[in-house]
Amino acid sequence: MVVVVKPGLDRSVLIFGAVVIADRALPDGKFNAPWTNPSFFHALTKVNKHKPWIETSYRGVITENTDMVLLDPPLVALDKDAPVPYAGEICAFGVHGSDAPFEAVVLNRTSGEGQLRARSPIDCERQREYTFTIQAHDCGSGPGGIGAKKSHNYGHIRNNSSINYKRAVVHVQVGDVNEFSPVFSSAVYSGSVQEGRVCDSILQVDATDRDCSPQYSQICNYQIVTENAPFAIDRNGNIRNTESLSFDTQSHYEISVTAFDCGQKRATRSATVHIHVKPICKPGWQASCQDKDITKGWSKRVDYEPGMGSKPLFPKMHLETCEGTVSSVRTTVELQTGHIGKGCDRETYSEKSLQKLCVDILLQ
Ligand SMILES: [Ca+2]
Ligand SMILES: [Ca+2]
Ligand SMILES: [Ca+2]
Repeated sequence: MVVVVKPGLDRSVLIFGAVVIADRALPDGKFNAPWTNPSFFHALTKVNKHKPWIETSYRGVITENTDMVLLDPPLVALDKDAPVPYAGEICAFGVHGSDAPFEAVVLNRTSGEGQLRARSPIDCERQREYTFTIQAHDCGSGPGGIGAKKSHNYGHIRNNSSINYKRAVVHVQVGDVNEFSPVFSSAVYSGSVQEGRVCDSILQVDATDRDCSPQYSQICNYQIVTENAPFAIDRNGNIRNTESLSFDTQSHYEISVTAFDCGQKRATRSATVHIHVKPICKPGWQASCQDKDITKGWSKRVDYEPGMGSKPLFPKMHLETCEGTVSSVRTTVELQTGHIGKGCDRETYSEKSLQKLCVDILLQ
C-alpha cells in the first residue's frame, strides 16, 4: 500500500482513505484488521483529533411510570472531526451517578442526537429527583471504536487550561401522577357541642395522600356527604354547626365526610363523624343525667315498715352542681301527714295510746 501525500490535503482524511484502501486490498475471506498492527494503530489514533462536545448542564423532566426524559437543552453531541466517519460520529453516551436508573441512547450517529430514558420504572413517591453525569463517546478511528474519545470525564472536576475535565451534569425531576386517594387518619371521629351555641370548630378531621407533589398530595377540600345536616366543614377539616342545636330535639348526629386532593381525587372511604349535643347545665335537683323530668325521680308515696332500717327517700335524684364549688347544701323535706288524721302519729300520742290506736287502725 502506498500513500501519497498531496500538498494541502488534510492528514486525517488522507489516513482514513488509507484504511479504506487497506480494507479493500486484503485477500477475500481473510480479513486482517489493520488496527491490530501497532504502527497502523498509532497512525489511526491521530485520525480522531477531537473529542465530542456536549453541554455541561442539562435539566430533564420525566413523568413517573414512563421512561422518556425530556431534556433541556436537547441531547446533541457535536464532534469537530465530522464529517469523517467514526471519528466524527457519536457511538454512545455514558451515564454515571449513584444508582441513576437512566441510560442515553444514540438516535443518530452523524448528527449526534441522543435520547435519555429510564432503565427501570421511575417512582416519584420513592425519589423525586436525580443528579448524575453524562458523557458522549465518538466512534473512534474506525470499526470497533479503537481510539474513541469522550466528551467529559465523569470523575473529579478539574480545571485544566489545556484539557476540559469538567463534568456534564444532568438534573432530572420526576413528574407526579395522581395515583393515590386521600385517606383519613381515623375511620371514626367524635365531638360534642353545647346546645344553644354555634361552635366554630366542634372537631377537626384529617386526611393525607401519598402522592409526591403538593398538587396531588395536599387536601384541597373536605365535604360533608350527609344531606341536610346542620353542619359545615372548612378546607382544614374543621366541622362547625350552622345553627344552634337542641338537646331535646336531637342529642346525637352521625354524618359522613369525604376529602379531595388538589387534583380532585376523592377519598376512597368516607369518615364517620359522631356529634353529641350537650344539654345546658342547670344547678339543682335533677332526676337523672338522661331524664330531665324531675318528677320521674321521686314518688309521692313511700312505704315503710317498722324494722326496715334506713331507706332512701329519693334514690333516683341527684344534685347537679354543674361542676361548681359547693360550700353547703340545705335540704328540707316536708312529709304530708294531714290526710292521716288520727293515725299512727308518734309525736302526739303516748306509747300506750299509740299501740291502741294503731292496732285499731290495722283492724279497720
Ligand atoms: Ca472525534
Ligand atoms: Ca393524590
Ligand atoms: Ca404519584
